[in-house]
Amino acid sequence: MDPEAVRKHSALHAKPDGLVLQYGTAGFRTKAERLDHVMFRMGLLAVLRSKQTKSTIGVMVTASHNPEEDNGVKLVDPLGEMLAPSWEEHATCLANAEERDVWRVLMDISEKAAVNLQQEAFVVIGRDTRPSSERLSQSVIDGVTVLGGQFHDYGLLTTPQLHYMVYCRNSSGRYGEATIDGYYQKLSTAFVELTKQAFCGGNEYRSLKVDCANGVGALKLREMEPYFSQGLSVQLFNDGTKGKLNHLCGADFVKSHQRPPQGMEMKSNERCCSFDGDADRIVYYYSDADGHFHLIDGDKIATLISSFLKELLVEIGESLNIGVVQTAYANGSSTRYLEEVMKVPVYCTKTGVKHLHHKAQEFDVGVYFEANGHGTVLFSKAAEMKIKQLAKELEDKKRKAAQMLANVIDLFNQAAGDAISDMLVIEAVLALKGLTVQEWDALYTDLPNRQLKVKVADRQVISTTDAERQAVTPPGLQEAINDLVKKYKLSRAFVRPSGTEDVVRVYAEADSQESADSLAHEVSLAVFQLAGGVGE
Ligand code: 16G
Ligand code: MG
Repeated sequence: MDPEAVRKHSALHAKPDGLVLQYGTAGFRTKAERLDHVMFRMGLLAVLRSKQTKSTIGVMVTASHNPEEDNGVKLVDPLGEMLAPSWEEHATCLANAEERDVWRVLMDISEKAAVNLQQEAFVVIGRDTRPSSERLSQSVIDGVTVLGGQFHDYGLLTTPQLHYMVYCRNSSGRYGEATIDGYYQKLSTAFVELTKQAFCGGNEYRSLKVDCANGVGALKLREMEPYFSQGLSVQLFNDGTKGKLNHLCGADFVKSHQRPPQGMEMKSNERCCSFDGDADRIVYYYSDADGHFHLIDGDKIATLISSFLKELLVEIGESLNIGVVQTAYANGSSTRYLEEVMKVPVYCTKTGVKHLHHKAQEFDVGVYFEANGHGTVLFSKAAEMKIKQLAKELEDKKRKAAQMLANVIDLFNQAAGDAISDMLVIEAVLALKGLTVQEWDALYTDLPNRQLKVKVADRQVISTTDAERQAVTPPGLQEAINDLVKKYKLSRAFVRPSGTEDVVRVYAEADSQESADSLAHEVSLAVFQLAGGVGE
């Protein structure tokens, strides 16, 4: 570690004057042209984190569902998890340091976090298909090498694939092989095993239309298809050959506009799904015979999967506990269905995968999904061992259930929510249960809802509690919301400062679309008046 070399290289990745960025919900995110210094510095930081944990650390260059001109970066911790909160602070500090202070901040972090600087470091890097991503990942590599770290550049990967690689490398191959082929093999083998049961019953050949948001998911799904094609055929749309990344397509567009992506040829009653730009989100949908669009979001995905898992757990007769984790955005109907019909305990956390992931780890089987389609199922190590043991020991029906659960464990990317894993699990569950997309959708009816954003001078004047469902400040805001909510039936509303954009988000649901729209509008006005609204 040579301070002069760091200074010299850092100057080649100079920070624009006055630019202040925050390590947000999912890393740094802004216009790509402002990120060169952040990338270099995250390369530096990844080396320190690797030394401290004596493990491989991941760096992913992506801005997910955001416009093509944006970019972003996040670090992946040893078990494939999001960066620990104390290191998010170090990341923010380092990203905002003035040029002359970079070395000092590095030494500060090393001291605070008790990093042994003599330790070796290894960093793996992945990136999405944005035009800026290749150059920015080179800046990460520059940061890694100038601090003496070793690295492996995987090039194009989905975000969950990078999480998988990190996890594999730190569990010395027990979780899987840290190659793209290893990923395809692991998931596909489990999928084909699992669906065998469905197809021996003469189930029809399955096919699915996938909108890939013109992102990296298209490349990876196309590469992967031959591995699982005996169980499922996928037809890709928005595969990046023509359209712009995330433009009028992808999971975020479909969820927030509640309409089909451009470029998708939908026939009535056909099962379709959308990934986001880095393939860590998925939503399903179809259009009925009358041309009405039906969205099947993360809440309904969680419901389908947890009911399937619960049945298998009952079948094997072991007392493994299952819990479902949602956020305040979960549709009220989904929560009611899970608690009252399915009788599974439901928990609510703050928005952001890391919060849900953390809570889900408390259960033997923790199902977590955000309504926007981020999610997975986590099995505790103990539950995994037990289930895999039972799959060998039990007899007949019980054994079959345990084997199916074992396949599900291998099929879910336990390191992170993964659109490809989720898609394969959903397809397997639908095939095994013999459910059509309409029958799945009919499990419960979503309450009409509306999301709006409000611009305010400083969104941090809004603080929340109770998993973001109650506003603590500014004074009077929660009382105003309570009064508005009382005017409608089956209604609920909350506001929270966005973790990724400079806006306040408003959510409302009620018994009709008109009511949800008008409640959302009224709550927005209250935010505008009480929290320092700006502009229109
Ligand atoms: C990020 C989060 C996502 C969350 C969203 C909320 C990850 C990987 N992604 O995209 O989980 O739903 O932010 O955005 O954690 P908001 O704070 O702007 O509403
Ligand atoms: Mg994403």
